[in-house]
Amino acid sequence: MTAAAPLLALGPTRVVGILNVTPDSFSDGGLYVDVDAAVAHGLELAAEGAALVDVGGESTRPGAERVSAQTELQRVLPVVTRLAEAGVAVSVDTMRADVATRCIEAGAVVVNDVSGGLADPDMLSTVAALRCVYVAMHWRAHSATMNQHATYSDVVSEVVDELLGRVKAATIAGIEPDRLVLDPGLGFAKTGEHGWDLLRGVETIHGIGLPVLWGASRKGMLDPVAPGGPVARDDASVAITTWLATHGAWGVRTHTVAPHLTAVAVATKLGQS
Ligand code: PMM
Repeated sequence: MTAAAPLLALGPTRVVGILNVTPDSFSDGGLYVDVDAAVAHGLELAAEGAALVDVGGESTRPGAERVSAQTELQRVLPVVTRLAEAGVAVSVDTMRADVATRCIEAGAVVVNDVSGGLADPDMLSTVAALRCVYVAMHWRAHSATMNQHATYSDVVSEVVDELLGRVKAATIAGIEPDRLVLDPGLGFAKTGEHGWDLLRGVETIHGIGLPVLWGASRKGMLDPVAPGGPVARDDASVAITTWLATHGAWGVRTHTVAPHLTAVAVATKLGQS
């Protein structure tokens, strides 16, 4: 057994609560830039039953420009530190090895890298040395240009192949496979229809055999079924959690927690014979 074992053990789908400490995220930008407000919301997410609280300091909405490492660190480190001190299991949503290191040293237990190690050449070896759990998301380019890369002849098989490439790179860098979680990256270099194709392809993606995290919450792909902006997409987000939990997802990354736990409970009931 490794330290990662409890977090990655078999069990019901985990709900990972989103805490964006950014002024400009598409769904909750500006709400939690103040450290006290961010910590209070993180504690709320944990109290509702989030298995992890995912703290991010750089918006990845389509078209977003990058922020400096210093700005990112200034946003996330105080929040990660205080949540970890309060006993919350924290993941840090970062593409930067230095930010990952500082946050793990401050008590975070997971590095959630939307670039799957492609944005920072030091990320994979750094995570190998940190010996934490690593979420490698499917990614093709930074947010400013990612929509130009949303071309696939078969999105499910291409995402699977590219994720397997990241597993190979992570393994070569020294990250044990039992510390890896994969994520198909809904909305990242993908149209809404690609997102729905990936959801329909859930069995193929879970067939990779590693834990899979999904981030559909409030994303633009939900607009055709739930028009009215990010918050109006919450019910549709919960419906998707039922689908993913029924298919054995390791986790769902969501803005609300309690309704998603109910969806997971429904899926668990349906799976009992
Ligand atoms: N989506 C966003 C940010 N980080 N991390 C993972 N692993 N998967 C995602 O789908 C993902 C992510 C962007 O959404 P947000 O602005 O609501 O956080």
